[in-house]
Amino acid sequence: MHSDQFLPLEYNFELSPEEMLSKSDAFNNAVQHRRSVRTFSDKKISIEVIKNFIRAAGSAPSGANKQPWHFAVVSDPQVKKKIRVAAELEEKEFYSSRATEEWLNDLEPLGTNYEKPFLEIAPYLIVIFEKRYEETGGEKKKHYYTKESVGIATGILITAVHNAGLVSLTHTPSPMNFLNDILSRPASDKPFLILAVGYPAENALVPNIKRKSLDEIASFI
Ligand code: IYR
Repeated sequence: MHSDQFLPLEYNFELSPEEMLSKSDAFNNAVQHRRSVRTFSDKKISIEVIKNFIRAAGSAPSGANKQPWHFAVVSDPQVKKKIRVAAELEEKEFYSSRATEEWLNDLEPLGTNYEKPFLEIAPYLIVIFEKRYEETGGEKKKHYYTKESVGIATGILITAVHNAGLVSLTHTPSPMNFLNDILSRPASDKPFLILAVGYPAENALVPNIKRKSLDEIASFI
């Protein structure tokens, strides 16, 4: 162990039990208002805000602290169009033949189809890549639990967007390798998902669906 291997924890955020209860309640209330939104406004957002979202996402815990993520922020209309065209090609295949009957039935309440105009209308697409390994000078360095790590970072990103009064949509056309070509990412970066970020369209509608209750999602042993 070397002398600077460990530092004292800066634990300056302890709350009283009362504050703890009220803050946890307020946070839950805030996140319960988050909805996946499929219709966006093209209203601009400062890139500084987006950078803060990504800094927050980058605070996620990760396997062996490898921080195995890359966030490609797309605002160029021509690149967004390329992504939409490539995604819709895959989605057409999905809706017309790849998806099972059961899957299509499960998607019915969401009212989705192959058309993805939000990929061009939302001011930003944040394309999240899972770095399964690091490749430097022909040498492959192992990463660990990359899916878990990137999933946690994406959760923080989505929550940060909501906290700033904006909306987002996770989008995962399959397969997504076209994103490596369009965004010039190395083969070691696996597209994880596209997060469309922006203001909702005026009079945006969302599906009439419900969240499971605490009893349905938790057990206390
Ligand atoms: N990728 C398709 C289908 C789709 C799949 C799931 I699972 C969803 O929760 C929503 C959509 C699409 O984006 O339409």
